[in-house]
Amino acid sequence: MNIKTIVAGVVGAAVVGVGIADSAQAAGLVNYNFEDATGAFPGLNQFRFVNKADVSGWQTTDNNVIEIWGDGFHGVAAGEGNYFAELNAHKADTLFQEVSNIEAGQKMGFSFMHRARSGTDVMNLEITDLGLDNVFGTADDTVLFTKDYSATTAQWELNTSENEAAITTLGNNMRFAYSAVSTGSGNNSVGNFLDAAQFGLASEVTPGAESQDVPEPASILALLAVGGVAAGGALRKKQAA
Ligand SMILES: [Ca+2]
Ligand SMILES: [Ca+2]
Ligand SMILES: [Ca+2]
Repeated sequence: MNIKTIVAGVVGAAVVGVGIADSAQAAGLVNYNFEDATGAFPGLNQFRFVNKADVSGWQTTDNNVIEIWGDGFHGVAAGEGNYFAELNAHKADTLFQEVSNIEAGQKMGFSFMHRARSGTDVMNLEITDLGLDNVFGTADDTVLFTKDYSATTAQWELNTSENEAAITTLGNNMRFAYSAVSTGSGNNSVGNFLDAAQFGLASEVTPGAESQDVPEPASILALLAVGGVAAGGALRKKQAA
C-alpha cells in the first residue's frame, strides 16, 4: 500500500464519521478534497480553469475560475483521490469556504495537504470568526488562527492542528481561507497545490496519538468520527521515522 492509498483510506473514514457526529456534520468543508467532479472538470493527466460555479463548496478571489488538476498532470499525483487545486490560478489567489452553525466554545481542528509545483511554495491558512454581522472583512472579525506553510516538490505535506494552540469558536460564521503567499517558480500563476482540506471538532480531528492506538470498545464510534488527521498524524510519524 503506498502513502497515497493510506491517506485516501483515512480520509474516507473521516467522511463516514461526519455523518455520525451531529456537530461535525454542521461543520466540515464541502468538497474538501476536490473530488466532487462535474462535467467541467479536466480529465486525468490534464488541468483546466474551471468556472467556480462548477467547483462545489469553494469560493475564490479569482473573478471566475478555480484551477483544477487531474492526477498525473505534469507528473504530479493528486494528494488524495483524482483531483486537486492550484492556489496560484492566474495570480496569487485565496480559496475559501465559510461555515455556519458551530456553537461558541468548541475546539476546532484542521488538516490539509500542500505541495509545491516548483522549488519551495508557501501558503497561508487563516481561520476567521466573522463576528455578529457574519460578513468577512468588517471590524468585528476575529482571526482565530493564521500560519504560513512551506512545501517542496518532494511530497505532499500533511499539515494539521495537532500541535497548535487551541482554536476556540466564537459562535458566528467562520471562514477557512487557503492563500498563496509565494512560489518557488517566482511566477504568481505557478504554485501551491492544495488537496484534502478538512476540519472539524478538535477532539475528532486530532485526538491523542496514544489513545487511537488502543481504542476501547466504547470509543470505536468516536474513532470512526475522528477521521483523517488522527491517522494522518501517525502517518507523518511513520514518514519521519
Ligand atoms: Ca483530491
Ligand atoms: Ca496557475
Ligand atoms: Ca464581520
